[in-house]
Amino acid sequence: MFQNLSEKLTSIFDKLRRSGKLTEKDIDVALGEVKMALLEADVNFKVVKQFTKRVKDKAVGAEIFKSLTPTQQVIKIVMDELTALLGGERAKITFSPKKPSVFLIAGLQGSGKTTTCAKLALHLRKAEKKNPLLVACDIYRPAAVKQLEVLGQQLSVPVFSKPPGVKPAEIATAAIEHAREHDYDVVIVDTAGRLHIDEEMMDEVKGLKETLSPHEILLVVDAMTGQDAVTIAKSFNDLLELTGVILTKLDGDARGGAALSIREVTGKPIKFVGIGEKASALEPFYPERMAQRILGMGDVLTLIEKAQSEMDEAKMKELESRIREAEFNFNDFLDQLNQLKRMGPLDQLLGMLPGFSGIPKLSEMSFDDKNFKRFEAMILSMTPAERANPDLIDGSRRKRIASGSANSIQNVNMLLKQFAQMRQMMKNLTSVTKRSKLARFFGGKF
Ligand SMILES: Nc1nc2c(ncn2[C@@H]2O[C@H](COP(=O)(O)OP(=O)(O)O)[C@@H](O)[C@H]2O)c(=O)[nH]1
Ligand SMILES: [Mg+2]
Repeated sequence: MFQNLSEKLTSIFDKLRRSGKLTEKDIDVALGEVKMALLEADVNFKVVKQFTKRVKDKAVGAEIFKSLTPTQQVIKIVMDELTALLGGERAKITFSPKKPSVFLIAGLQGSGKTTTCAKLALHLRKAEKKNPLLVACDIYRPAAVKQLEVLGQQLSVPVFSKPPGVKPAEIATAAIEHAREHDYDVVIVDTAGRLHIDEEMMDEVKGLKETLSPHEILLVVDAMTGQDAVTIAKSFNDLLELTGVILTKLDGDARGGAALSIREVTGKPIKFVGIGEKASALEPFYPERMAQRILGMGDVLTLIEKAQSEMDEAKMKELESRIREAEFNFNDFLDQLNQLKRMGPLDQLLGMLPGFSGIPKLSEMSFDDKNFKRFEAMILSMTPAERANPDLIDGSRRKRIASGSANSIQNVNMLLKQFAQMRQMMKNLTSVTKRSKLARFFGGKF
């Protein structure tokens, strides 16, 4: 996500860094480039104009940061303004004092509503310790109810539905009654969407809003539709007074225009982002972390949270002591690959690390299943001594490993290269600023 913008901004600031002492003209030139980069990222034109003006005004009057270098000042200002643009503080979902809280999920067809309802249910159960009930109110496509039921089944979250012919408002009212009787905390109402905004659909969600008085009214929009997403959000917000936005398919959005414009244009916060098709691919939205990620500073906190929820604690402790002893070897590498495979696409994870988002060739480091099996075979063809001490592996050993695992020498070389990169990643982890958090995560010293 945001790769293009991130690469551009990183290179603009690199250039600035090299010029040492900054004049107002240097800043103007750099801001001109930032403006272009944002426009190319499909950020709303007005938003770009206001953004660069705010940065310029602050940069000119920025005497206060005397202790930092001038370029760091500019980056800090851009970072702060980017954070503000994305909404400033994190906007959490909230619950009504009386059970159940009703969440109405609206949006166009294909935006990801149904998937997001399921993801949200899983999130509520895991992170908020709530007991959610899903409600199928998309009655127009026969497959829609089934889709929600299948997702609910996979997550063991109950789905409330009614036979064909019952109106959405009636279904939802009955669901809330059912939730009250069975002590559910949250009712998540999945609604019907159309391909475009039309009056009938808008009337239906508006009717649902009036009947249900939902505590959260969340709009699901597809980030990949760029400025259309912003226009859609504005229309829905005018009609429904949203409490928040969930931006989906951010994993496929290299530009980021919607994410960067929606808050400013609608005044409503992004509460979650969808970053994949799996039920676990929903992240709470943190403006500051996202700004850091865009500026190539990585998102270590999100990575840690992800790791904490997915990684095997005992394994992590063991790894921690090995890193401390600088002994990271192929046995650890194999373990790491296994762990990382569980956490999600590796390039996405690496993108969260400082120093990694600027590496354009990251996609070449493909740890897909096929590669993974190949790696595994090669590592298993190594002798225990080679696994424990990778520096032993010279040319003739490479040849032996290749033939032992039915691989080419090139593949063995690739494995060794990726191992070296992984070792570098471990080093990077030790040098990030959020040291205390990381240290705690790795169980103490580094
Ligand atoms: N890559 C990716 N795909 C998503 C995401 N959210 C939803 N999808 C996919 O988008 C498609 C439409 O989703 P669906 O929930 O049926 O949309 P609805 O018509 O609004 O209910 C499905 O194939 C989903 O798997 C996301 O965050 N990332
Ligand atoms: Mg749907």
